[in-house]
Amino acid sequence: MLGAGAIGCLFASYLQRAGCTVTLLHRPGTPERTLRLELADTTTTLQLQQATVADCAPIEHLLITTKAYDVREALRSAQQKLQPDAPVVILANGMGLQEEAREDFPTLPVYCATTTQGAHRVDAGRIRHAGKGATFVGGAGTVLPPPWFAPWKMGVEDCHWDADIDSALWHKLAINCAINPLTAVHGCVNGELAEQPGLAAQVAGLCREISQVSYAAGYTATAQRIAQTAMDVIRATASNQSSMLQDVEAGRQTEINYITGYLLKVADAHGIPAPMNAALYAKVNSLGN
Ligand code: KPL
Repeated sequence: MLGAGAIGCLFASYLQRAGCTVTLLHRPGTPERTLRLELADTTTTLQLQQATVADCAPIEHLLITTKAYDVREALRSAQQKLQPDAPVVILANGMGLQEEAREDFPTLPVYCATTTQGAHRVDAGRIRHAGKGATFVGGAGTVLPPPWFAPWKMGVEDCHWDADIDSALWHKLAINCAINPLTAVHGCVNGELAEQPGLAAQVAGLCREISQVSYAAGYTATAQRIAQTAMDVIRATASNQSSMLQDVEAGRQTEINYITGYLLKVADAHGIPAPMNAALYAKVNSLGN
């Protein structure tokens, strides 16, 4: 696997528990790490085998859990050891990643995953599982779960093969478009988007645009539900800092190009104006990350 963030480590532990041999691929010179994983009922020590791409065995299955903007480079970095038919699963925010991977590696079977599992890093060596959620995996035109999915099904709670993963990814993208950029620009926790009337009106405006783009792109279920779903997620995650706000506060690059940037590309392709989303896109980009 590539990407040792909180979600990546959580999935590494699930897959290891299901009997997979998981190796965390890291850059040369990175110190070996032992991670303490705080699950709801137990604290376990996650002993991950670690290696550089140069030192690792041939890669038969690659899980990428980096930030969206690092996925392309991560995949390229693994190229020398990647077996020609190795399934690659990208578990990252946003959309457009599968297309980029296909541009670089047209014959590689690339799949995507999306999850509502919550996990965060408490400190350098500790990861806390913050909330249970569902995970959907699919792609590469594969309708039925392929054999490599068996340990996912076994080890990851509430994990499903999704023959229409693009709809699931779009639905998550729509929610992220309605919440993340606004919280990043206003420096507020998710809940304030419901509590402050001015911000709630902006969420409603963004959702109207997102709904129109969703209809045009054929994502009807999202189009019909996004306004209600966005508010439900805002209330359910009221005390959370969105991942984009966390990125801004940590001085990291944001994933805006793969979230609102992707929505705007789809809007443009269908000739649908999305001025509120476009304005927020420009604002987040001007935050300097
Ligand atoms: O996915 C999220 C994120 O922060 O990226 C939400 C759902 C907005 C929760 O914070």
